Amino acid sequence: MKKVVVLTGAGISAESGIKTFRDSNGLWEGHDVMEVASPEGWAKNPELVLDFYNQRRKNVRQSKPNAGHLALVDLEAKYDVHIITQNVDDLHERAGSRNVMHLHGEILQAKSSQHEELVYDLEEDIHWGDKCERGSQLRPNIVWFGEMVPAFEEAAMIARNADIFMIIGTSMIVYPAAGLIHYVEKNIPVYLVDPNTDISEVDRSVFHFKENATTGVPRVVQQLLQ
Ligand code: BV8
Repeated sequence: MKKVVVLTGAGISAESGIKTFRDSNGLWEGHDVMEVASPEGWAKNPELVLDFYNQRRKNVRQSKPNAGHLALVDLEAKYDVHIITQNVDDLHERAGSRNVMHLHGEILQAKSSQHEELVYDLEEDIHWGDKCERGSQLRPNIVWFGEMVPAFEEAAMIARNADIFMIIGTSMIVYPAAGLIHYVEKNIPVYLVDPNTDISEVDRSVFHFKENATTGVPRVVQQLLQ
């Protein structure tokens, strides 16, 4: 089976009611990124950070996968699909995708603030004073700005072996995630579904579907399944 590698960002979850980051009225409009999504912010005011993620977690739980997520599941009928997402929601999994890698963590999980290998699925919110089994404070299992992206090497290997590469709903601003496209062989077709982003500075031909995920992704999938 040919391997389709899909890099997704906040835009694929926008029509499920989950805010993006940098669109107008985006998440970062209400917050200073470094206050709520960085180790410095965590050190300065951990309860503000916990509340920021508790609010977003509620929103994720109330959201449902959309036609964009579901079309990627249809692709699995004919291709070996690998989803590399920058998103921290679980909409790809709930849509039925079986191969999902979260570069920036998962909002429905907590991890120990001192023993990063201790990760827990979350039923509730995280509050100050909630501890891991070794007595350290729990934090969201999220990669903050200025923190390493542990899965990146593996993601780059997957991108290098893509037969088809898709980019859906990302402003391609955040690194190293945005740099994944440079690991894709030059002769590999790239499909971009995003109403705004253009990656013209990347010197390769890209099939750009300048539209929302719920219409653009099914169109690309239909083409690939024909
Ligand atoms: C690292 C978790 C190094 C948080 C995220 C200065 C200071 C500190 C760091 C840096 C700096 N300058 C550069 C850096 C590096 C930094 C970075 O890239 N910053 C950017 C802002 C310049 N990167 C890092 O810090 C990374 N780590 O570099 O570590 C290191 C090395 C050695 C040792 C130690 C450290 C870590 C980056 C991870 C940060 N965490 N998320 C959280 O979620 O709360 S990143 C955050 O941005 C989200 O994960 C998000 O996914 C990601 C990218 O955003 P997008 O998904 O693209 O969303 P965005 O809103 O931007 O765009 C939405 C798109 O959707 C648009 O294109 C829009 O057109 C489209 N759209 C809208 N509606 C729709 C749609 N598309 C389709 N359909 C629709 N309906």
